Amino acid sequence: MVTDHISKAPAISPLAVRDRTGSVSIGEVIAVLNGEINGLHIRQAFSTEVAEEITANFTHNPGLKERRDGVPGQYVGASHYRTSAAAYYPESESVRPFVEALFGDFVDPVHGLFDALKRELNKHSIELRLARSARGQANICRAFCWSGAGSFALEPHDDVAQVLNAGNDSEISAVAKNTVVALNFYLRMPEEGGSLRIWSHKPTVVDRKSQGVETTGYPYSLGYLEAIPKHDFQLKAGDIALIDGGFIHAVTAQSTNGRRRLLLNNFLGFARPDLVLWWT
Ligand SMILES: O=C(O)CCC(=O)C(=O)O
Ligand SMILES: [Fe+2]
Repeated sequence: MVTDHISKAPAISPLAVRDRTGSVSIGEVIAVLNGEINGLHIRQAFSTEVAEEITANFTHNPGLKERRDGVPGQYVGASHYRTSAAAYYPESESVRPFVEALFGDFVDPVHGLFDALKRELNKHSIELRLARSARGQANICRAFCWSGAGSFALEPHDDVAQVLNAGNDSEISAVAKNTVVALNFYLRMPEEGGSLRIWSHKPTVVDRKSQGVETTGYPYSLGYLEAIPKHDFQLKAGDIALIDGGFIHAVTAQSTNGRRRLLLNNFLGFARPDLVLWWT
């Protein structure tokens, strides 16, 4: 039978990756915001002692919850994923004490990076702030422990679909036309696996429709990704990774005995040439 259905292979987008050891350079963070670097892995960017303290504060956190939105995992904090702005900001306000409890009273890398980036952008008359609405303000981060049990601990997805679908009343939707940066701080890593895998492909709205993930960007099938080159970031506790969340990415399967992978995560990006928003 002849069919007029043409399946197009996904377009390859070149992936500029940098991998090094040492402290965070704000110039490199800005290069990711500007789309000049698409994946940046900084090894030993913060101390494993701090990582252990935050991990203990996660484990004992009274705000620890199971995800109930189809993505397996535990978390502390609020997510705008599949949530309207009307619900996201009040939820962020109500869980803020639990996010603050992750840090106790010590100096942590998330506030450190936020403050350093804010100072640097200010020099160029660019404001950095948490996203907000009349109903509240985003939190500085959330904590995730993924528990997917198949080939991936977190299935292949992109982070832009959720921003495109954040709603007209959400100021973060303006970031979707620029780079949506995902910023990850790794607190604890399993014995094996749990790498951050990124594919050389930035899906368009048409690609998402063809995969049935138009509003969520989650999950893409392995068949769809088969022919696309990929890069694995092999992470350790104390590492930071920044990626352009428009590229499809996933977390590879992790060993299930022993330590469970834990990270702090947030998103940031230009909403206007003079405004960078930060949210979760
Ligand atoms: O756990 C990771 O390394 C990536 C997390 C992620 O992609 C997300 O939260 O959207
Ligand atoms: Fe993601």
